[in-house]
Amino acid sequence: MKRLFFALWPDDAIRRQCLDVVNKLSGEGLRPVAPKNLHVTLLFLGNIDAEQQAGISAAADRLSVPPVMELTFDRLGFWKKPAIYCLTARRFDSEIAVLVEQLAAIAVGYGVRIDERPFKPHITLARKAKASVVIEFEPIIWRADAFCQVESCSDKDGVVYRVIKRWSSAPSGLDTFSSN
Ligand code: 3AM
Repeated sequence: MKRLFFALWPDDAIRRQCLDVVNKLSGEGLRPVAPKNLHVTLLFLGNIDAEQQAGISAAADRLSVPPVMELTFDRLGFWKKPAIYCLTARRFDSEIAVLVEQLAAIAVGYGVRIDERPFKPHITLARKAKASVVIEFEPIIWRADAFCQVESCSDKDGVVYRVIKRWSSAPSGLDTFSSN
């Protein structure tokens, strides 16, 4: 079994802009997300067996990836229940919500129980947040042209996310990093 999710994965420029916001955050016990782990979750799958993974990936191969999926992250959220600070996007291309719906339909078809809450694009910046804060930052405009399947692994330093497959709108179509 692997713990998997679909996500948008940042390039270095977006990661740097997110880090600039992370560096403005502080608070007792606050745990900033490791820079290499920053992402937008599209759909959390949870623990998936090899057969489900193969079926879901093959079905995702047949989706068309929009050439540009733009999101404007312009607000810092404090989400009390998960105790996180996250960047939220009030504006995002409707194609992203369509993609999330398509991925959810595929996952359900393979027996995955998905989160029924409406999709709210966010980038978790820090965990163990205790109170809302007001900070100033330049909106981050993220133009994604691909989505990824990511494995959540634990090591001695905590959670590590590993991109295992990437679906791109580029003419070459999908690029597989590794299949294990
Ligand atoms: O994008 P973020 O960091 O908010 O919180 C987990 C993380 O989200 C979320 O999936 C992302 C990668 O781990 N997650 C973990 N367990 C979940 C669950 N049971 C979950 N999302 C929904 N349901």
